[in-house]
Amino acid sequence: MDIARTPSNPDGNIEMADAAMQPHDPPEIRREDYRPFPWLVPDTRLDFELGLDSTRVRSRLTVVRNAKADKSPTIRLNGDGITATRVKVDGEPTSAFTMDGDDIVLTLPGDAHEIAIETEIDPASNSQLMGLYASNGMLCTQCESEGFRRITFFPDRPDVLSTYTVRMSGPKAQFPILLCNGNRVATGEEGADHWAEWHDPWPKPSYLFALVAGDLVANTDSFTTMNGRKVELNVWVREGDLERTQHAMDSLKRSMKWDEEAFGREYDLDLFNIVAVSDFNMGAMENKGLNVFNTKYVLADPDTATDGDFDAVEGVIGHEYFHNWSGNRITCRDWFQLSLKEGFTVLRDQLFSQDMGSAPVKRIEDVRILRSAQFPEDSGPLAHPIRPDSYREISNFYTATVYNKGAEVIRMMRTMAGEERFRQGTDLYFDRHDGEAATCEDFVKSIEDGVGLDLTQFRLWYSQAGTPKVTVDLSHEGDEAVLKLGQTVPETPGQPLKQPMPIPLKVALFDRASGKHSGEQLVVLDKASAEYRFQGFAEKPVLSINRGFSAPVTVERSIPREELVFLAARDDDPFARYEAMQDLMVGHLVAAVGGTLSDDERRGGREDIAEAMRAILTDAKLDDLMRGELMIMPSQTYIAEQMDVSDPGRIHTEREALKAELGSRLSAEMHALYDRAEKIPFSLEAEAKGARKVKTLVLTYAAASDPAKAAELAASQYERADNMTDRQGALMVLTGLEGVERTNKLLDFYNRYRGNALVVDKWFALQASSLHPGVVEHVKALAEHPDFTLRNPNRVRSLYMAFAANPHGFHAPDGEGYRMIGDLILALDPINAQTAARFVPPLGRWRRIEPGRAAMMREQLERIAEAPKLSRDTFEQVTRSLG
Ligand code: 0A1
Ligand code: ZN
Repeated sequence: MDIARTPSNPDGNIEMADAAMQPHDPPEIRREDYRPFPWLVPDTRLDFELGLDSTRVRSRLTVVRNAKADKSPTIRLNGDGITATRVKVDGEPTSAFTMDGDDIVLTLPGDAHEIAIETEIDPASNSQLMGLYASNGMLCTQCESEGFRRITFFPDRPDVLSTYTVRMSGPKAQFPILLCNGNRVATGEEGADHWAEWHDPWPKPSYLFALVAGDLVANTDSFTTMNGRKVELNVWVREGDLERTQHAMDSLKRSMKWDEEAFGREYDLDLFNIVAVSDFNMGAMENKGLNVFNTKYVLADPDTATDGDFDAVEGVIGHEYFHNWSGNRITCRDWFQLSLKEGFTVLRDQLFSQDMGSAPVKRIEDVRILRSAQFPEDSGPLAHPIRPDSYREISNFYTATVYNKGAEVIRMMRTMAGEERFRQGTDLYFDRHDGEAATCEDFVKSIEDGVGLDLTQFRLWYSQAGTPKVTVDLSHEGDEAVLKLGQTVPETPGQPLKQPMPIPLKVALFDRASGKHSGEQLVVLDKASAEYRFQGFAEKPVLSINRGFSAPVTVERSIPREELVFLAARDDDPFARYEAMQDLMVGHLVAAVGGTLSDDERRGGREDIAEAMRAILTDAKLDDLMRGELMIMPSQTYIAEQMDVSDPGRIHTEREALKAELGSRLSAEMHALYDRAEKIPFSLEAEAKGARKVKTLVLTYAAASDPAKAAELAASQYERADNMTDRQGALMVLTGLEGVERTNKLLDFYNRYRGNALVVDKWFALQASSLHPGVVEHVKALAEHPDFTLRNPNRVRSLYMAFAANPHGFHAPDGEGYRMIGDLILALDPINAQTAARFVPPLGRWRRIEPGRAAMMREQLERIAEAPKLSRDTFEQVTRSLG
């Protein structure tokens, strides 16, 4: 499909489309303006008469004045694109209300009332996938952050907690399964219709409401909690998908057990349902007792899912489950506090995954995600603190900063407290705030009180944006090593001046002769600069710093190359070893791109990297999962991040040249590794996963150094593959090469898996992220493929997000990549504003790109900004990006 020619309102539904559109310059909402809601809503009753294109919703809200808030004669019930067909107060029709935009403002004379409202909605035409929508013949909801107001009028804010009783009815043949939050308390039939009544005993904000109706089947199991309560567990999917649900179910049971052991948290309902839907804006949603998941994070079997997919399913299942305490039992007071639930829950899911698999490898992966997604955010026009001060559209703040940096900030508290004392802090937090809508400040205070730690200055991590830069200088005097550290927090939009923050850095000093250190120490740098002295060093030691990535900072040090080689070969901290290898490559590539290397220096740099890599390839003590991490070259984005302004073309050329050189110099070692790994049969154990990982890495090096040999090996790996990891890895390499095997295997892959949406997504993504010179034309052609649609976010992301993240295509010198993303944003915005807005940040990086390309990126942003009827989501991102 030609997205440039997509009609701007393909639904032809003026009312819905207009409702989704926001006027230019939507208001700014500020954290400091928070006021408690003047009314409490202790009880909410909802009655849904379900139909795909017409659903009637009747609500009855009990409202009483909030003694802790200013008294108001009115109550504001938020709406978004809906109209009330009937409004009653205390059983009587009323006209004592006004409309303020989409909201109803009702005048209430007394202190307690019952409000009844009726609305009628059209789920089938809801392409925004917020509120109640249709997906593959089923109905489901997404209410976070402000989707509930697209279903019925309600104080749609997270600090209004209510107990929900929900009746749902509809045609039994169409919707045999009716699910909602909490427990099912009654069911019945009326002719061809049936109904179910659900009650959730736990007061919750409207964003945690969920409903699902459809033709679904379940993988059912149970879990007995630490206090002996039996909980029924279901993973609901469409019929043909049942055999791919076992890993999700196992992950759920592991999550439940782990949360009891690691955080003392027990599940609190008799039922826990997970539903997989194929049209979903995000990964998954933690609705109370009824998690709704993108199919991508539920369905997995070895034939269709890679090892990475298996890990992602486990991580996301854990994440949503852990929200039951960090998010649901204790929710957020307002959306500025989003990191309260998200940062903490990401940390919890990271620790869970660390415990389930290889902790060091998981840590390295998490740092890589932070550096590729969050560091660029923090150094660009969209930088914001983990607790933002203002927003126009909250959906734009579900960011790597709020989630991943938020997790790092809490991880630092844990590092400073120690694991055991940190647990005392979280126990206190859960005790103190259970049942409340809390703030980030409540969390920090609980940790402070529970641990006995002064976090006064540490709170700056919540309010200051930007990745701190730590400068390091190690000198040697007599028998002392002197470590001088400095910190600066860079200027970010709206925050010109910054204060020093406490930065916990784990350090170790290695004795050169023995290759050992005498213990790791934690130094907390809380000033602009400080000096630390370490006695007992006859000779200058080698410094290993920010071990385990103890702080989310960039470290700047002028360290001799031989010290990096030393650390890359023997640092006992796996992250620090990985970091030494990365620094070795980054240092070389930045200098090479900058054109400051003499021929000799270039040769010397490559030689050192090759020797360090050789040691890694042949180190018998390394497991292959970790070996694979050490073999991964720094990404193009990460290299670019080291420069104020970068030329993507030059980085690509230098990076590929280094890869080719390593591939040819180490060809013998790499092929020996491949041959060994190839003999390990398929299993989901670490050893076999590691073998698969190194095999494909070897192929990527071979592709750069000896493409013909790589194509032969990859084609053979593809043909012999008995699992998706090997097959996708081989196809990824072939997709970047010329030749007949590329065409054959791409065709084979499509034919083999056509009809399986998640695997067809991979087929799109592989081509969009390839290093092939024709990638731009390939993506254009794929947009016309009959399987491509703008209506499914997974499909859109598989083609265009993969492309936008592929510097080789996105930064094509003629600006065609930017134009394609500009076209996409304009075509997608009226259909799915939330997803469209997520494509703006790649264009927003223009200030950090060489002037020729920067002008073309900016041009696209200006073109988008001028479009009439832009959504609030896209409008906000584009204006901030133009700055
Ligand atoms: N709370 C969810 C993320 C989420 C946010 C918004 C959504 O709306 C489309 C969906 C999901 C989580 O952290 O998993
Ligand atoms: Zn979350």
